[in-house]
Amino acid sequence: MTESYELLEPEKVAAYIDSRADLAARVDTSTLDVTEVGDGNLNLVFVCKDASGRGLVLKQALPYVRLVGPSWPFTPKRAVAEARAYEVHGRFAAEYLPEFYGFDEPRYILAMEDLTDHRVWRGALTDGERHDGAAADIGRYVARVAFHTSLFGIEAKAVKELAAAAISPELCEITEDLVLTEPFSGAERNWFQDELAAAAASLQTDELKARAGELKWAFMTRAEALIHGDLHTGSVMVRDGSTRAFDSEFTFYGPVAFDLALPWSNFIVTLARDAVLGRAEHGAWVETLFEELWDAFEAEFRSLWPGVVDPRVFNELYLERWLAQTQRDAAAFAATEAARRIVGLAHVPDLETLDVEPRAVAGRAVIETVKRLLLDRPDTAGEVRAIAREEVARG
Ligand code: SR1
Ligand code: MG
Repeated sequence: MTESYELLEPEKVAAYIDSRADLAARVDTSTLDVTEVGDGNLNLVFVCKDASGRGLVLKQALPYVRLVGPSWPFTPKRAVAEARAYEVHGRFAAEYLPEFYGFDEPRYILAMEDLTDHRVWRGALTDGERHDGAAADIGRYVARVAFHTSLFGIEAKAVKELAAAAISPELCEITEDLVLTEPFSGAERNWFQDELAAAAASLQTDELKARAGELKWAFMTRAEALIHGDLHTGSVMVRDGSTRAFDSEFTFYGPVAFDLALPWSNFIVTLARDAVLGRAEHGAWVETLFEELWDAFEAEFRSLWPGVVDPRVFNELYLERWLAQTQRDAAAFAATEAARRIVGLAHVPDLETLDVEPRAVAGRAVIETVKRLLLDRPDTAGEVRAIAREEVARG
């Protein structure tokens, strides 16, 4: 049954802010300008700015999937999960998050810093912009989350308590279905360009299905850390010198590799877009992001390792093996995320805004990259980059 609570409307936002003691002093509501800017698949997002330029953002979870409409009811409790992620991640990675102002749980409304002086990273990459250092920032953010919410950084009982509180079956089911199953099994809600029918069908071999099965199993069983859970480039805001990860409603205790994989998958998509648009210089820069992200992750993680809580068995040898496995798994998860952006339910404007023919060329290049990432099992960020470059160059 769809849950019932009052949804915000732009004209009611000023009164709503006045009613919240934690928000009322942050903006002058008598001069408030409110715009609903939600462009994601799930929520309402209101940017609220007063005449002096002070602002804040309100995000309200709808009781259904916005992408599809009220015919797909969906738990608004994802806002509780997102509030928890900001709170926990904010303890050790605050510089990579929006400042979190508070949460109205009965109405599932999160209040946070206005980042309209930033851009959504996806849009910036799509437009061919460079934001140097953003990939490294995200690598460091993932490393801090990986260390400080896992058995490496906190005591075992605390991990279990956090993990139990973070169980999120409905949100995880979306990823399990849309990312880790349907691109490889086929599904009624899958869609793709007519020109890509053969490429889409080529994902449905027994071998690729089994690879998707391996990854789905890892996603559903490897409760390593309180990961962001949906860290694609639409969940990151960038400005020169500042990178913020938001929209962490898919957070749960899952594999760290998944958070590294989603930006990588978007780099693959951006490379394909750059190639068909002839943006060689931007593409050459995007290629560097695979290693930039991984190297920053690894360096940050290694810098935290001396603080490991249980060094009796989590020794240096174990660290090397964990890092190697995480890098390998990131490559494979990146493939599943890239596949779903071409043939699954939720596509991305990076490719959808291209004309028919270049869109088909780019889509085919992504699918070929996906297959090689899953079948060749690359070990490193450099190998992922090389495979993506080869497939995109093939056109
Ligand atoms: C039905 S929700 C589709 C996608 O939107 C979210 O942003 C997640 O990426 C999810 O997979
Ligand atoms: Mg989102």
